[in-house]
Amino acid sequence: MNTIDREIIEVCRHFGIEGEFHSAKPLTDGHINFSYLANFVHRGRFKKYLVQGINTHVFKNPAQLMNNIVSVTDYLKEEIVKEGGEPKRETLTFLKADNGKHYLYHLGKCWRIYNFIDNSYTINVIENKEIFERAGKSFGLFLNRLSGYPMDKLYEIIPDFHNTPKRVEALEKAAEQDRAGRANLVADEISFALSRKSDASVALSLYEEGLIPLRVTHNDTKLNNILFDERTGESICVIDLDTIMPGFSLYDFGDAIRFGANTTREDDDELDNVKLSLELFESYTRGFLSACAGSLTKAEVEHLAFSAKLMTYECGIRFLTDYLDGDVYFKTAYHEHNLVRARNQFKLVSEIEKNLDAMNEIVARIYNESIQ
Ligand code: GN1
Ligand code: MG
Repeated sequence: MNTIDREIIEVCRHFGIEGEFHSAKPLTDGHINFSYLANFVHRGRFKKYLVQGINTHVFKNPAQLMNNIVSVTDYLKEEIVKEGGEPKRETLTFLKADNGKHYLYHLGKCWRIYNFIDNSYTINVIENKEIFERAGKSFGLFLNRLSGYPMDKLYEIIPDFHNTPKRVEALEKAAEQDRAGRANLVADEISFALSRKSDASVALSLYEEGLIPLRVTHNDTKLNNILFDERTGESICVIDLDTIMPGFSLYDFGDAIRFGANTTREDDDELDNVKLSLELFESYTRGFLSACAGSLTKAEVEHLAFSAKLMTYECGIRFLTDYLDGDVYFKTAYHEHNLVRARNQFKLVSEIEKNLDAMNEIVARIYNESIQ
């Protein structure tokens, strides 16, 4: 048994988990928190739990974070019950620790645990377009289910998280400060980002003009933040709820396209592989609009295609800023990882620009079909 196993067992006991420890496996999808799948045997049956070390550098106030998450998942459970669904399978259930809270500071870290949803898996690169349509439906449904949630109950966990103009400012500052001595290596990437500065404020301007509303949004709608059912292939549950905050539907739509309609991983360094799949874009749009077309404003619908560009641009800027800062935010596996990610995202921005007219036509067609 290694140190991590021992740590996990101790933490699990504080969350009231019974049975004999069997194994713990690190999960490597996320760039922020540390996650382990812990397996226990209780009364002859395997019980799986997701044990997470919260990154308190990024999530500075775990009390507010868990408050948001527990309150939203409780609300979702009620909605799912009303729809006749399975609340313990269609949303996450967080355990309480022996301190009475849904998080625990122990062994120098901040921990939380939730039930693993049995017979489920995550996907990083799409194998067939039906999968992406299901993902779109799940995130559309998430938006819809939370449309009556009292937004003022939510803490803004990371202020200005998707405030793209502020992300541009942060890039400019990072380039100026040049903490890691890397600015001269990325002059082309910096000028790519700054040449598109006027795009950064589009969503906020629409909001200020009263054309798009604030909604309860997920804000991290990567395909790997959905669980799929091993038996049926259906999407079951939206996970990674850390960044649920008031936001725009455009954030959730655009970020999902950024990740899922890229024809390769977000850190592929072979830029020729980076393309925008119109086929996948269409599938996601169909799924998303099937779940929430009726509640979107005209301006939201008209900017869905653009939002893919906006969110890809923003994410590229965030990776580049972190590269300039010396890799202090995102987990990296090697020296140039953030730079590779930034280049990949900027290539995708260019690909989206080439396809924007076609993407707008797809949205208009599917929207018209779905409101009929
Ligand atoms: C992070 O935690 P994870 O890996 O799902 C990040 C997102 C980025 C994403 C890029 C809290 O998401 O905003 O879009 O990486 N989450 C946070 O892959 O910053
Ligand atoms: Mg995640």
